[in-house]
Amino acid sequence: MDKYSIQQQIEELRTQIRYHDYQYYVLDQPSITDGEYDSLVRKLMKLEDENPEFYSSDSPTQRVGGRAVEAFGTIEHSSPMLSLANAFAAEELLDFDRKVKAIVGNNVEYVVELKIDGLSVSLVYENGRFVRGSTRGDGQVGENITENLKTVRSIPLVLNNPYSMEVRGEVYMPKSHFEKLNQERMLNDQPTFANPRNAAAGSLRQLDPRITASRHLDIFLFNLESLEGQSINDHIESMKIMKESGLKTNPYLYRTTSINDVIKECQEWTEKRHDLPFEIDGLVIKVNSIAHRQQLGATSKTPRWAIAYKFPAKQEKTRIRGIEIQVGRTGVLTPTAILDPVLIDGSTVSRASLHNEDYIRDKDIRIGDYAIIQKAGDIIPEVVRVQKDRRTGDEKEFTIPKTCPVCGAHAVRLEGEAAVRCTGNACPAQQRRLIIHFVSRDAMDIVGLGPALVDQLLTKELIKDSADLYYLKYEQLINLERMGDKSANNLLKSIEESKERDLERLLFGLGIRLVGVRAAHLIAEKFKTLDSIMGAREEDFLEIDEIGVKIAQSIVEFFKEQQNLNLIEKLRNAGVNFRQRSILSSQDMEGTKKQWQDKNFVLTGTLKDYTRSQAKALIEERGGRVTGSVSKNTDYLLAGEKPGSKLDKAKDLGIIIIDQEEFKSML
Ligand code: 3BD
Repeated sequence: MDKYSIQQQIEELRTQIRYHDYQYYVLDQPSITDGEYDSLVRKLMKLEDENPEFYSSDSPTQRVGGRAVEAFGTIEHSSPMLSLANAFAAEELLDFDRKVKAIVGNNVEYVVELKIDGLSVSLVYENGRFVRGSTRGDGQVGENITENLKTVRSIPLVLNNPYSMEVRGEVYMPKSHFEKLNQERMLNDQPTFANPRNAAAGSLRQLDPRITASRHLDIFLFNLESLEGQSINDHIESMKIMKESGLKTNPYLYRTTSINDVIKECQEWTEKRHDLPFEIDGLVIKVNSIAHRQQLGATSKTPRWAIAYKFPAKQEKTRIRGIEIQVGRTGVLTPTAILDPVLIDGSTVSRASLHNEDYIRDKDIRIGDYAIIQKAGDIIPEVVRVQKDRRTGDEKEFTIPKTCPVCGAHAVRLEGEAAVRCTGNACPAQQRRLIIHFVSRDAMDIVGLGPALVDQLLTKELIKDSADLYYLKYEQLINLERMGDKSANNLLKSIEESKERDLERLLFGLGIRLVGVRAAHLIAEKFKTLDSIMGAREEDFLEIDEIGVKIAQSIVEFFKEQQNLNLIEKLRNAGVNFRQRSILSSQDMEGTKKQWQDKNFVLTGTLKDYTRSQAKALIEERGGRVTGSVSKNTDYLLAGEKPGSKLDKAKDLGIIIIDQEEFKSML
């Protein structure tokens, strides 16, 4: 066979397969058997394999998922992907109708469509070919998920018309595939997805597109964002153009001029929604005419010409059997109701959040009560109210314990806060977070000790708290994964060096709630030693201008807890420095002391001759401050190599930018 006829044969097969893909995935009307389809695909794959010069990225064989990436790139949307204002009741729809009519007059046509519960994406076609696609992201910039979207069979790689256009739609996972996927995951001891939307989002945001390809995702397009060379009069027309191009559009469009009809639709779909093969969380009401849309315009976030009607949250009655306390990673004690299992909106609910102490008291929730439980979208089920008229008198009141159920440390509720927190620095529920904080750059700055290594040390039970780091031995480290002789020695060296850090770093590193870098600095400067901080009363802290009641209380509570005192003794015995020295060094440098009084610095990129902490120390010794992000209050941006986006921002704001050499000469 000559080259020409091979190429022709390949092209013909591609066209045939595209046509059948369209019949099957978009129209759901297959016109050949699976066997016939498979044989076409196999033929094409064989020809493409043997003739790689005819490779094409939009061949139907390219949908199985290409190579995995390490991270998604970003794509800036050509026009922002706006949000939708929400309506939960008929009254809010009437309100919407009044506002629309006040601007465009009484002659308005609405289109009602299903609000698919998935995640929005943007697709760009150039001359009829799919060139890129992205997630919504923050509405301005999304992630480049082109390769993953190519695996979604209902997204055509080639359109019926050579249009250049941008379209937006909702990617979702059909209910049937969601259930299959979860069953499979259960059998394989993998965590299941809470709902089809999470499953769709998790599947689409896979770095390996082959996983996405295995997940049976689907799409419904809901907006034609731009179309080169053609003007469109209304939404219905734009949906028609998309459909004719081979795109799968939102399956239900209802057109009316009456807001009462719109409301009726909303009520009807509230019941009918369960019969659909995919999940919807409401309806979207849009003004049909593009001219009207332009007249109405948008606020900074939402168009004034559209609104989402959200279905009411599902409620069921059940009984509260008990109340448990869960301790989160930040030490918050959250009360959770244990329920007689009840089916709500398709899933079994056996626990509901009670949020906090006040919530339980305000609603007078007691163990043994019958309660109304509510579930909305992916929100954790919650107790709406209890049925007091069903009480027998045997119900028990609940109070939040005074101690942490995980570690026994005392639990406190700071003034003005709803949450009760465990104060224990050795609490297993919190240890991971606390240790990672302790070693972090602004705290003890232990170089080479990141979260992954902390996890290893914890699982191997080599440490229980941050003080244990100072008792680690070479023999223990050398047995860890990815740990060689050199890295073990380096790690021990940086741990050893960290003993000499200033008190303010240690104080910050202890992870006392509300004590940030700035508060730690001020307190360390005033009290000079950890022991005098430990001996101070609330009012002593309040003498510092920037320290308020909450911070003062939090510190005092922290040092009341025996666990924390034990930790501090362990640190002391290891030889960790408990004194603040920066005050001495700045006295040593009388002349330069106030050089940068109250000047704000931001550091970006890497400096050749200084580490970040060294540069920071030099600035602070001279009265300056180092902050994390560039703002109009920034005085200097110290830019090293590979500076990143902070440099652009500083340029935009006209902030003085200095490099290492200028910094040195200023010193
Ligand atoms: C759907 C915006 C407009 C074109 C802006 C009117 C908010 C999610 O089926 N129409 C639909 C659906 C979503 C839509 C628009 N029509 N915007 C629409 C939508 N049929 N789900 N959305 N979105 C999509 C969002 N997503 C995440 C965070 C904030 N907003």
